Amino acid sequence: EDGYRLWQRYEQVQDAARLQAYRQALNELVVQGNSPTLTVAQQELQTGLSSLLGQPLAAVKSPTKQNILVAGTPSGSALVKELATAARLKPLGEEGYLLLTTAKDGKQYTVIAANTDIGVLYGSFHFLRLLQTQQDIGKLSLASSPKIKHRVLNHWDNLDRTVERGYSGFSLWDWHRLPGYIDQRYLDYARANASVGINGTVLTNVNANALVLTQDYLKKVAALADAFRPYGLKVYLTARFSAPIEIGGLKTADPLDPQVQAWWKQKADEIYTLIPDFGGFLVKANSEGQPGPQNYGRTHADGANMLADAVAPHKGIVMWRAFVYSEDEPDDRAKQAYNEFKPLDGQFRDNVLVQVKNGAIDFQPREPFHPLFGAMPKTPLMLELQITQEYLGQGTTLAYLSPMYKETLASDTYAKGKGTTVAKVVDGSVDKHRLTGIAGVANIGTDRNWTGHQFGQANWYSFGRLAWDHALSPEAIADEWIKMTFTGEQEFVAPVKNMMMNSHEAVVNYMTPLGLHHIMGWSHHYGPGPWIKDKHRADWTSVYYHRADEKGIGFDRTASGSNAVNQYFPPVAKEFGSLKRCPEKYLLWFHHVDWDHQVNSGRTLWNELCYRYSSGVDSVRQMQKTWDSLEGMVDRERFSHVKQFLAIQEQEAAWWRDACLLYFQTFSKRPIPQDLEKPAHTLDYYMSLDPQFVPGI
Ligand code: BDP
Repeated sequence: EDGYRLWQRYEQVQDAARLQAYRQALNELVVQGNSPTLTVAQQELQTGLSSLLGQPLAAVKSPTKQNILVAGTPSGSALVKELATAARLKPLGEEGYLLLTTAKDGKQYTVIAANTDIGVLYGSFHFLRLLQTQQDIGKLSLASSPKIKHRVLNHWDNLDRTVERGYSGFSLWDWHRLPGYIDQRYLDYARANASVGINGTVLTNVNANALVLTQDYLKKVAALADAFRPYGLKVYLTARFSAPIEIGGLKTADPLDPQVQAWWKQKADEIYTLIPDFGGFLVKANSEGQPGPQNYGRTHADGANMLADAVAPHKGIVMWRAFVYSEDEPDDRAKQAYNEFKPLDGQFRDNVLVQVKNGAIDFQPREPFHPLFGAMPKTPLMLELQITQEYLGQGTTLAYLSPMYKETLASDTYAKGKGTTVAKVVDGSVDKHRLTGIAGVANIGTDRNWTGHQFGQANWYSFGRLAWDHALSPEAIADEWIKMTFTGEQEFVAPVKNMMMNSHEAVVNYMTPLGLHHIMGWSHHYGPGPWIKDKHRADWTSVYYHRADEKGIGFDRTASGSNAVNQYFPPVAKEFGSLKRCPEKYLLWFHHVDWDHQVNSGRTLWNELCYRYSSGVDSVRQMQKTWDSLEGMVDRERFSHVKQFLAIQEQEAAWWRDACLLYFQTFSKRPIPQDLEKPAHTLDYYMSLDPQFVPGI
């Protein structure tokens, strides 16, 4: 048991009463209609249910038994047309589905109905999940459709198969063997995505290579698109802005140059000839050294619109990233994306989404929501989350990220009064956008268990579930995932869920408590590096962000500082801008706070920092105890994997705590409270572990 099967293990149902009820209700499977997607749905139901029920389930073209499972669309299946009312199906759109228990002519039916074949597949996975989590299926009457249209993974995969910020092996895409060889992994990847409703994948890194847009590579991309198509998974590519120069032989990539525009149009036509349902382009431009329209004195809108025009005739979209901050800009990095993009609201074509990270800096363990959400009502904003744990301990840290995603989604922007949450901006309901999207930077690679850490699977899973329905709770998602991935036994589920639910907060506490941010090791972002300074860019150092001095610590983003708070709508700006009202979790994000300032617990800020760092370490030790107590309830291989990773995490947590407290103590000049564990080594020792740090510079 190496984790390869993810949450799709389909082990036989344990609860005897449930098993009996399932066996009784599901005597045979009827799938009418014919398409690659329906074939996949039928296979999944047949193999999944046979395994869950511990007995074979026959698939037939029309009912012969008493208790029947039927799946299909009204247009492809006469039976579904009879059983599922059109009125209930219609509002479910292109991807929604209906699960229904009903009776007709003395027969009992369990129905998976949808308007489209892909809806049937999504419904099939939902139905399987009900059995995997041992739910009652006796009186089903359940409708579901996604709240967000484009639910996309972003792979930061390079063509040489290295993965930027990837910690689970190499890239899944074996370019060398494509297009001739379709690895079973591609199909299993597509299945897993379809099971949570992910419907798009950007195959290549945002730091893009134009080579992928050449014929040879496009044929390989087309082979992947063919493999993914039955699963409803569309393929997208990153477009390197300078591609017309690099592979097109042009002298410029100026988006207003007619030759450049023609080149992209032709390139788009070529792509769509090979891949008729190609999704479109994701673009990182004029950011961290990537070329873009500003190289030619043009705006982000000019660049995005040029590409949008090229893909529009084929119904493609452009996802244009707002992750920008300039080398020469002296202003607070947190403010720059807003300053650049807000004035462009209303200037983008209808098929452009502006893709905005959850926070204004960069995927920190915790960030307040990005002020652009709600601030560009005329432009659909796509939320970008990071699933890979670049700043969150990378490959060996157990951090269940669903609560973090939810924190952003549930944040109230107040853009149109109370209740204008980020989720409602992103799902288009606030500004009536029909084009909507959400992206997650994937944590998937060639490791047997896909995600490096066994628990990394939960983050992939929960991204998909929240992308489909952002109203779901992280607890409910964890509950499902644990039951499907490990076991449904309550003595296992409850403590593991508890462990997962506290895990993100634990990491925040031992890395960046109270709103601290970007104090990781330089460039690789692994391990503590609060001492990083004097790099060629100030905003790539840690001292830029924590600003510790003898008086206190934190980045003053109020009116007396950078005034970044002012980018939020007034009720939020007031809250974040007030030392008293600012949520403590964001305190040092927005305020430079005196070491002796009293926080909510009644402690001084310094003491609170010491307690938070220590409590983070304690939480990891608690997680170890919990996991140890579950030995024997999961297979040995996965038990041991998680146990060993937790031991690494415990060491890292203590390293973070000790390094940060000793370093910040050089400013606070206050003792670490007596009752807390003392650092194991000196500050010099911890600094010497950091290869980037050269003492005395
Ligand atoms: C940062 C990463 C960098 C990415 C960049 C991005 O450190 O590797 O290229 O974001 O999102 O988080 O473009």
